[in-house]
Amino acid sequence: MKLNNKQLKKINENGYIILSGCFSNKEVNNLRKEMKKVFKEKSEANIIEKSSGVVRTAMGLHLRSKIFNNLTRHPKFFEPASQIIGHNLYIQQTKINIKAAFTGEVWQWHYDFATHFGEDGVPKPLALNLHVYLDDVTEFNGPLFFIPKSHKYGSAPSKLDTVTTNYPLWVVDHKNVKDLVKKNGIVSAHGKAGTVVIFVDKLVHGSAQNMSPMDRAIFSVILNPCDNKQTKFVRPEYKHGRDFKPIKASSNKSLL
Ligand SMILES: O=C(O)CCC(=O)C(=O)O
Repeated sequence: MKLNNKQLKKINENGYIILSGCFSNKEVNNLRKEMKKVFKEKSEANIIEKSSGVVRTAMGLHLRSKIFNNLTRHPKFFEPASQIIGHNLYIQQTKINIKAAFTGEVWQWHYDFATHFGEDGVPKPLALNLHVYLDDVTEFNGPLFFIPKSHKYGSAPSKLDTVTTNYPLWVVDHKNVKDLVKKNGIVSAHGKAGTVVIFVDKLVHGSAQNMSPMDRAIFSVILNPCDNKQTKFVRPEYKHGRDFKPIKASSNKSLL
């Protein structure tokens, strides 16, 4: 799946792109079946919500499941990523963030590079976060909010939040968020199951609680150029991959 010049320009200008209808219902159903299995596993890579105790994030999925390994290297992720950040890419992180109906908790305003730099010593903000929606994501079930163009304003100061949820995150303070939103507003990234979303390492984003009766599951892979790999090795492999060999694309049919 190659992006055209207009799409590449959009990512460069706004810091993200939303591409509907990328994966079929059959592919999404196969992924959802596997998701149910990995969520049941007793694993430290399954991080639970603070209040409800249900799984919030299942990490290291390319290490735990063949179909998620194939998805991570799928041409619909690999080709656009290669166009944007080059062909020599390693798998920095894979996960599913699920926001369970009624209880799914917030992701505070943040940009990924603050964590990649602060926790892992990644030198430059080059990594890309690529998502595929495993449920319909609507305005009601906790979609991601992006601040368009926020990657263009240098690195907003961030501090480590270990209190709000069970997932420690380097978050941007409210004054900075207010200034950025004043300039460029907020976009809610909704779409049907099978939608792909790609966003850059310094784009400020977050998401609110899911108080709707619908679950919201999103698969995410972060790909990073091999020559921009981590320099600190504190976080476990399920949070930052340790195989720095360039990945090869899987087959277009590998999810069927
Ligand atoms: O799943 C969400 O709502 C937020 C995910 C996120 O912020 C991320 O993947 O960096």
